[in-house]
Amino acid sequence: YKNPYYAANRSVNVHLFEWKWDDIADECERFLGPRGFGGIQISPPNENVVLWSYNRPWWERYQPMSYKLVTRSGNEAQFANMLRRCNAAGVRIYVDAVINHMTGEPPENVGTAGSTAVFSDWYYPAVPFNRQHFNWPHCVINDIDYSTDAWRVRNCELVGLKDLNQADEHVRNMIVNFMNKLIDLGVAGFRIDAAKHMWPSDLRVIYDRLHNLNTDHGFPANARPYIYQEVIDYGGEAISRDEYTPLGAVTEFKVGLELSNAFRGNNQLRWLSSWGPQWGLLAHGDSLTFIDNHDNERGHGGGGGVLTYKQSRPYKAAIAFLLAHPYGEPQIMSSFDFWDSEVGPPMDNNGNIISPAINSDGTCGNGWICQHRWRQIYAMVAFRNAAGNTGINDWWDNGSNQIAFCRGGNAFIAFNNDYWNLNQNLQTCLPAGRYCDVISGEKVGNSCTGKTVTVGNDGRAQISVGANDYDMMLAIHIGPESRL
Ligand code: LAG
Ligand code: CA
Repeated sequence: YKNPYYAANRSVNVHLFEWKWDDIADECERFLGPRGFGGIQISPPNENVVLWSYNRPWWERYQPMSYKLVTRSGNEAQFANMLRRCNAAGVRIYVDAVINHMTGEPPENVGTAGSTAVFSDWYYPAVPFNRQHFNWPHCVINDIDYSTDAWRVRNCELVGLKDLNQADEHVRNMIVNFMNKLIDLGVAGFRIDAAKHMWPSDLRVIYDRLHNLNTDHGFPANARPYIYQEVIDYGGEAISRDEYTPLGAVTEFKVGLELSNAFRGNNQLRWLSSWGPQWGLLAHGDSLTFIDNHDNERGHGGGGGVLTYKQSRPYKAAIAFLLAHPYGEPQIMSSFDFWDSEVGPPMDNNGNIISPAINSDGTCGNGWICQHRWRQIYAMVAFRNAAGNTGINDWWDNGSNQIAFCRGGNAFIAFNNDYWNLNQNLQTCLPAGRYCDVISGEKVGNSCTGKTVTVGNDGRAQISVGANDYDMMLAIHIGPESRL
């Protein structure tokens, strides 16, 4: 369950938060496929409660009404079409699976597929679930439970969301049928929402009943779905991320915290020479890494304090380090613009999501941020693909906030987060020749729109990153995007 089964020479998962299936299919063909992205995390595809009373917040999608594949992102036919087109473009799809709970008791009770529920009876006829399928007696998680009481965190309600009992055979069957339907349609795996709130022993039963990935969609025979479990663990809680690593990969929230801290200038970059498990992070093969996610970019999920698109210069640098370093399986966030933490995606008066517009410079409009289309970010996806499975070598630092390292003989990156210029003759490990820095510009024909780096026969080059440069890094690699 720890292999994302990316197509060859691809890496990096992007969360296309609240995107519509038709738009994702287009994006796979026109951008993500050609640019070497490995996969996409999509918003929950199953029916959720419609909350006009909150003006259709993004979080209505974390309140399931049924497992019908009808949401604001599209219907089942559109979902299936997206899977065909994205897999054909070499881009995998990972589903955000909300299986811990159903809805809370909101003021409205109609779902995106028209299903209704009787909250007071725990009755969801479109699944069907009724009271016997939920944990009982009813209780609600208190903040203190996280540090003292694992049982309550798993058996009581998370923010009042009706808590399914995954030990119940019918509940297991409904969840497994839902997930297997998605696998058969071509998905490559799942983000397990709220994994901390479910018993590992129940999750194991569910995972072990999942189908192998669909070979008609280009997966090898006997491939198990990639599973990354959302467990928020900064240490000191009754429930540990280590209870979930025997089952599958786990979201490593410490990555975003530590890298945000460092690239904000609150910790010297030179310490990153030991980045990885020495920082108290999960083992490489267990770790799904990211700077921000849809919760903590807006202060939900107990989160906050991480860099987001709103602090673009250090954010781009933190993501560049995340993608340049071999540690972990990285995911990036692709957001819509928000001015308060509850507002949903761009929509019309009928609640339909408005598609992102694509501007002439390749960025997005209509309220979509599309970090994955920022040059400094997609350039680092190509960097990671060029680096392949090389390790880190030729680490250099100035004893402060200027660092540089090579990925084997394939790629080189330097960062400057000091208040003075970086101007050094450094070992780049690359074959002699001329390279475009893919951060300050790009290669167009036989020249660079940004900095050009000339590597000598000894692999060394003069590297300059000014303290006031637009970005704090410089990156070159052997791929066609960089090599002249
Ligand atoms: C998650 N991971 O464990 C998701 O990443 C996170 O986005 C989900 O919360 C949560 N778990 C449940 O799937 C989000 C919002 C909550 C929201 C919840 C359900 O962060 O704020 O709760 O989705 O929509 C909302 C209200 C609560 C209310 C609750 C039940 O904000 O005040 O009690 O609904 O009606
Ligand atoms: Ca639970």
